[in-house]
Amino acid sequence: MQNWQYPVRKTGNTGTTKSDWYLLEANQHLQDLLLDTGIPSAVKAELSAEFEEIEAISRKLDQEEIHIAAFGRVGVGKSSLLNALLQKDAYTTSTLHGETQHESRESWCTIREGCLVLIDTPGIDELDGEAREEMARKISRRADVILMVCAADLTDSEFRALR
Ligand SMILES: Nc1nc2c(ncn2[C@@H]2O[C@H](COP(=O)(O)OP(=O)(O)O)[C@@H](O)[C@H]2O)c(=O)[nH]1
Ligand SMILES: [Mg+2]
Repeated sequence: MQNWQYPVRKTGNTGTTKSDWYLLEANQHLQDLLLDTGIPSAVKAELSAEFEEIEAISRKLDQEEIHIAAFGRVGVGKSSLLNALLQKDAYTTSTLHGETQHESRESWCTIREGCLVLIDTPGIDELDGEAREEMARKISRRADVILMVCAADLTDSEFRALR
């Protein structure tokens, strides 16, 4: 990666914008890395989580999806808000904390067919929910847009989580 440079855009009017082209190029680099037969299998096994992450990013670029992750304290209404946007009960909601335990995604076709994906995440600040909070942070870091859901003015912990 040390000698990596932005490639010079080829001439010709293909309708592809410069940023589209950079994304295609970035995805090509990810694919090259994933398919690199020079990486020993022991190294691949040790870095399996990282390789899975790269694979997920590559898939997202390939399908030209924009991911919007709902993020916020447990019980503030993240799942309910996504259901309202989707106009269906895609995610379960509950008055009890910790209803959402895993990442869950749905295509939001109202705006741009197949291209927007709404992702529900577990809440932050849940009692004994450190692992789920870390999962929510990881998903949100990978998303294109974070939809911060809060019940009122930001609390200290919400503000810290956003930073
Ligand atoms: N009064 C009121 N209750 C809501 C609202 N949004 C969600 N709820 C309720 O709050 C509880 C927690 O909502 P949920 O979507 O599961 O929260 P999440 O943990 O952030 O996903 C559920 O019982 C919802 O029905 C709202 O705007 N007003
Ligand atoms: Mg939820």
